[in-house]
Amino acid sequence: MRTSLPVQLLAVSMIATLMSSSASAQVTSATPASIDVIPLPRLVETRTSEGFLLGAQTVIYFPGGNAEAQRIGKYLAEVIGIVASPEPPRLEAARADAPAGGIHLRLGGTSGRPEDAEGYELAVDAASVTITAAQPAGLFYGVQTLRQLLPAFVEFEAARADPKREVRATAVRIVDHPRFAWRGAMLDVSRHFFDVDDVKRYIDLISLYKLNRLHLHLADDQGWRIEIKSWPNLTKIGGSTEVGGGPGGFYTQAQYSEIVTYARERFIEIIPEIDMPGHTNAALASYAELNCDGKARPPYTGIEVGFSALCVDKDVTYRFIDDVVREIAKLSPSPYFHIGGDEVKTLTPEQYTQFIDRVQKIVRSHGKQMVGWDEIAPATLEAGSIVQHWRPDGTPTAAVAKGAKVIMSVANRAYLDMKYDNGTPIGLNWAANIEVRDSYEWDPADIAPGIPETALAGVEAPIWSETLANMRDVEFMAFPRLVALAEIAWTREDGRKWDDFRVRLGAHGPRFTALGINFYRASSVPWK
Ligand code: NGO
Repeated sequence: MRTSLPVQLLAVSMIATLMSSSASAQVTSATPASIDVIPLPRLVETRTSEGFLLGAQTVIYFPGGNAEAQRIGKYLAEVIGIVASPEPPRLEAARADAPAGGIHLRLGGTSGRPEDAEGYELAVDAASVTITAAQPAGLFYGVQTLRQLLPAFVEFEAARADPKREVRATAVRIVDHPRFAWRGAMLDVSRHFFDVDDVKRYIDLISLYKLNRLHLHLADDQGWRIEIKSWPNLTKIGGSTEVGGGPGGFYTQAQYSEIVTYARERFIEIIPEIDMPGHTNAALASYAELNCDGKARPPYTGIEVGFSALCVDKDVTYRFIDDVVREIAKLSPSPYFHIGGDEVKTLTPEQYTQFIDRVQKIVRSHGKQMVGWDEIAPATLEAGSIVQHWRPDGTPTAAVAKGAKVIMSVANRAYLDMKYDNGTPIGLNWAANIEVRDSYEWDPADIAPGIPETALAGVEAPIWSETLANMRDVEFMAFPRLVALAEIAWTREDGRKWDDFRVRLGAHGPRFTALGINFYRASSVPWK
């Protein structure tokens, strides 16, 4: 049996110190060909060593008494435990007399620097692996980086059957932290419904690339997808179909909580969105009184937008919103509640802004900060409200002037439902065809006039599901562009080069395959 502690320690020599080794220094990063980590870390030093050999006896040490760090250790054991041996690596609390070697998760350094929130340092040599972070989130991201230093087959369960395969982590030292705090993906579960297992799969896939927000678009014309106990028809009627007339579906409150917990264990915050006052046909079909004429609308299974609106002049509308926000806010640890606000074509501008102002108060009364699509910019935004910029021809400078922060999701770069090219069999193209290079070669701080870096909360990649009926479709549109967006959200612009990214991305091809991802093999990427 192999041992994880080679008797002879190989001399570890650093061949490429790219800049200062201090975590706090301004370092530029570059990536030696052998390191294919995405998102590109801040600082990478390669080492001339054969790297760390994992085996059945490898022990993962976590800081004793820290339940979160222990959970991350277990997560790592599960990720790497599927290889080399049927027996996963052992997990133990760190102790002074522990033998040398193994994988060490360490918490330390709490200077309060911004990079401490999610940063980490990872050192791999022949003798040991050490991940050090100020916070558990950093340990988790260090684990994701370590995972990418292992051969792609670790992601493939059938590899468990082959104990002869060698699992070696590349010798390296990495010092890393993200550029943006908001690194998001959005999944539209309304136009087509995606069940709890689908959402968990998406969470797993985005966590590999260090995203930390999953925005769920829970209600639109075609479907209401979350149980609201005080308004049961929303799911009974509003949740009963989807685009094309399929059976739709919804999450019970217990299932929603299950998603929230699953995401939180992967350092991902679920942001709930209930789109209003437009995009509300599913609610208008469920309750006649939400319509100005008092008549319930028929369910809608097409893909037009802009035709529906709640009756903004009726009190019942605001009682309805209050109940919905209250019930979801209780289930949702996120400080944010997304109210949509996009594409309302049937109200006057005054009716619209008054509505948003009133809803903002409701959201606040349930302890949440409002997020909305960029149409909400003219409303009286409170400090802490966030605007999600999506329309390529506009810019929400009015919101920035009021102190709101911006999530950059501009449709001709960040929308994952846009086709790659004219031959893409699914997807839309109203904003653009977006090839992988287009999704990578832009910067959130200079894509929209009047929105500098200081106004940005971060970046989010939405995927709308009008034409995406199942996870195969979602994965085909998201991969690999989601990975490009994840690097934009994490890595500083001066560290990013398409020619370097495409090579690293190509090296992730076998990893995508091992994970069973149905990805688009863009011809611009040298897939391995
Ligand atoms: C728009 C529209 C959505 C569509 C999407 C399709 C926003 C914010 N509203 O984005 O309803 O699904 O385009 O790309």
